[in-house]
Amino acid sequence: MLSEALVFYSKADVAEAWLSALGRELPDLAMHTAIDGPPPCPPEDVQYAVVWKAPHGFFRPFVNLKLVVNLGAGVDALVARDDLPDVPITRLSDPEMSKMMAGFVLMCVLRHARDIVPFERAQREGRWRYIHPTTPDKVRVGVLGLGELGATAAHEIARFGYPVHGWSRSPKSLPGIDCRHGLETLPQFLSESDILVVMLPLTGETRHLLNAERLALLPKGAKFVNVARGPIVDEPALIAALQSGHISEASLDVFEHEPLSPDSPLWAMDNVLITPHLASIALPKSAAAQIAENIRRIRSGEPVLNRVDPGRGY
Ligand code: NDP
Ligand code: OXD
Repeated sequence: MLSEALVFYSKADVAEAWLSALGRELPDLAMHTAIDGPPPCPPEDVQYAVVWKAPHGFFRPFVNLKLVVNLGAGVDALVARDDLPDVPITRLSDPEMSKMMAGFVLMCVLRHARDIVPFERAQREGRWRYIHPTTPDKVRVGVLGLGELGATAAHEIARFGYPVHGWSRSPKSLPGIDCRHGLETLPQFLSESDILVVMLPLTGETRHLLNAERLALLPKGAKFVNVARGPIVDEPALIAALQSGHISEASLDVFEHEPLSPDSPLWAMDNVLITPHLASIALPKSAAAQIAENIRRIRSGEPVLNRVDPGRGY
């Protein structure tokens, strides 16, 4: 009889933490890592793969695979593969991950809204520089993407008194958020964003969505936050907008190519905060339960939760 095994692959996460969290949920399931080579079990036993950026061809030996779990929220790297197995793919959907992201986004928004960047500059220069604070009601924040992470962040920003408008593909109704949708509403949306926060998935439709022409629609001196994916923005156009002052400050957690090249002009800009793609992370303690729930669903023939649509790209 076929045994049942789970295989884990991620170079960005701590395998032991995931395997022990998953083991507590599913004590009867054999679990192996495949980070340093094939798992120590017959490949046909592998029915579940929990992966982040697994190498090309990774899935091929697992002929009885029934579920691929993307060990993160963004599935762009996974759905772009040409060796994707024809089985359900799920993403992480974890309120703790959303909370961690919302905290990071709020930190960026407050840093821009409360003039912390010029204060940091003045401190470096040993200068006492008073800038009269702008009250939150005067700073319009636009959040592109109202999904699990985007909607949580939008609510958190609104909770601090900032007028928040959000943008999605389909119509949405979120309390306290001015929701807009569709490409035709984007120009006005951008023109009303004193701080723009990018929280879209990277798909065929969103790649380089924020090009020079659209960045020029932001109000002069706007602040820019990207915690989603670098290629949603035309990076040279963003750099040009920062150099001209049209965009006055940016917080960038993601880049067109990661790690960011040592040659990038972004490093030398004191109005740009660079963080190495860690606004939020996959958390084994809270996310293991939903992975286990989907494995139980596969076992009992029920549809999985948080299934990704590879055609739509998210
Ligand atoms: P979701 O998939 O839950 O939501 C995506 C949102 O974007 C939805 O509101 C969707 O609209 C909207 N959207 C998608 N395509 C378009 C489009 N063409 N035009 C307008 N709106 C669009 O994503 P999450 O909120 O969970 O996460 C967002 C992204 O954050 C992830 O895809 C990932 O890339 C990134 N991320 C970054 C991390 C980091 O550490 N920097 C950590 C985790 C995630 P609709 O609601 O109509 O479907
Ligand atoms: C994710 C990420 O998509 O960490 O989960 O970027």
